[in-house]
Amino acid sequence: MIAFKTLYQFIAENQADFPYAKGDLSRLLRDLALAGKIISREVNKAGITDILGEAGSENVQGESQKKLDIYANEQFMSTLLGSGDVCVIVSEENEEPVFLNDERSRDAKYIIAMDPLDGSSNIDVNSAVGTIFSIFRRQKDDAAPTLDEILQEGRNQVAAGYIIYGSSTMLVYTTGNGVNGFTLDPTIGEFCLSHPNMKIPEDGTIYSVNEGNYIYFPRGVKDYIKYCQVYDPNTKRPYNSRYAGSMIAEIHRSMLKGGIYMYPASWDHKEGKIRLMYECNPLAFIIEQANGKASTGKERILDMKPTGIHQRIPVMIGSKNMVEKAEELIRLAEEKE
Ligand code: P6P
Repeated sequence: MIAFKTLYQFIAENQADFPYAKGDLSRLLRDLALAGKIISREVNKAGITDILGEAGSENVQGESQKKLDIYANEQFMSTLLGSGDVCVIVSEENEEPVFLNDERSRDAKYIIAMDPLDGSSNIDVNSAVGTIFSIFRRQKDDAAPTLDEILQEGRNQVAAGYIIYGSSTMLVYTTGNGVNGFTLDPTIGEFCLSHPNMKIPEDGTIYSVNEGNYIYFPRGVKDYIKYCQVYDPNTKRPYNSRYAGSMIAEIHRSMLKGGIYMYPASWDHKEGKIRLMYECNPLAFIIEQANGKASTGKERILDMKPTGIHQRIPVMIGSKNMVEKAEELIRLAEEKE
């Protein structure tokens, strides 16, 4: 039986996990959680309000924006602007970093990278979508933050999390001392501790990849997908294939049941599709803190120095033994080439 504890009570009891300054993380997570509650309300009634469907505009990636994409971005921007703790926001929905120059934010120490609403193409079909956020601390105390302070390696993150808007709304985060999950209780409007000390199973039997791109994948990735499909009762293969079209849904399922999510380079995404700063880095931080693994298939994601705020990379993330098997087959295939 898990003792009743709200997100704020949990943070207050674990302030030592976040030594930068008492209260900073509480305020930041409170603001992110508040925006998450507001978005949860809209996502759960998207079918009955005018917020459903296409916004008729495109984001920096050239992808059509759903009204909820824009709404979610605006919610996070406004709550974080008001916090006074954030100096820069990088968002999937904004081409350039947003520098918060108002009086309250001028001496702020934190840089946030976020995907306000990942998997938004699922909104109209009532499937899970999510918010992903990554928190860095400024490395200098002088004037305005520089691009180099923004493009930090993922291993420098001081906190990261996701909010999944599914059959329930959950907030899952880490500050580098394990991973904890909180479920929104709408009757009291609070995120309550429901999944303490989350650990991803070292092995899994679910692989998640868009197999429509199979013929374009590198040889080693094809070899791993075939490995997943071969009959071998000793390793519980063939595995099950699951693909929701929403990375957050795949990652959250893997956290609870084990599994691997892959988005390799393919025909229309030569560098991969998933963004390093506000999708791969925060989820890699969480997965590694839960004893999982996150790589491009060749290198550890958290060691990568971003070349740009919207950089895309190939990603393999999930149960440690599954990712390591995929990396092994990719290595063997390259040695043969
Ligand atoms: P595809 C959503 O747009 C996303 O970034 C991930 O959440 C998801 O796993 C992937 O793209 C889906 O992409 O090309 O398979 O439709």
